[in-house]
Amino acid sequence: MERNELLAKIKDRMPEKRYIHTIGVADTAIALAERFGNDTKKAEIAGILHDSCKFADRQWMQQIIIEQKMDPTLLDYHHELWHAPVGAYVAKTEFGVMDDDILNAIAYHTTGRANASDLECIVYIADLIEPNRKYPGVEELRKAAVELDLQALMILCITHSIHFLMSKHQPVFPDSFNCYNDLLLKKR
Ligand code: DGI
Ligand code: FE
Ligand code: FE
Ligand code: FE
Repeated sequence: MERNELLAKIKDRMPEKRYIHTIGVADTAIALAERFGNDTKKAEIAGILHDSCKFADRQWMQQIIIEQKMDPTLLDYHHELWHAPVGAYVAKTEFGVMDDDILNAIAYHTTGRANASDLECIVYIADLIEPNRKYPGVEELRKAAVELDLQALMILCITHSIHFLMSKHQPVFPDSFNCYNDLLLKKR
């Protein structure tokens, strides 16, 4: 499916504000893919589809997680985490995406994970820094996105996310800590 067809289908699944965020993520992911020598088309598709389930029914997502034998510990954590792996499932079943790298970029866009691919990092970062995002520290992350290499940039982004959750005394899903540790242990 091409950009406009995907966008038209995704628009029906979310309010206007989330749709604008989605376009921001897709375009930021393309720019990051260009900068880091990744596949811009895959980045675009993952960006467009990453939040398709942001407004999906909670009980339905719970059912998909169980039926599809996704990580059951997701259900112990905040339901905000569920739209990412279920979004990957929908990308495959409803949008016909077969590429595992795209599917993983969608599945792990909220938490990150150890051994995340470059595309997974690009979508994770794009989600955090797209132009419509507003939170303290976003300008520093945007600046880093044009200065640092992908590994260093991802370290800043995952650290920011973990910091944010911990500052609000929220539980942090282990994939995020595993992502953080993996990046630091591999750092040259
Ligand atoms: O879907 P978006 O709003 O574009 O962004 P997202 O998918 O990265 O994150 C969705 C929400 O999930 C965001 O408010 C932060 C929250 N979140 C991410 N990781 C964790 C988390 N919440 C908890 N409690 N624990 C986590 O590990
Ligand atoms: Fe999301
Ligand atoms: Fe995110
Ligand atoms: Fe998002």
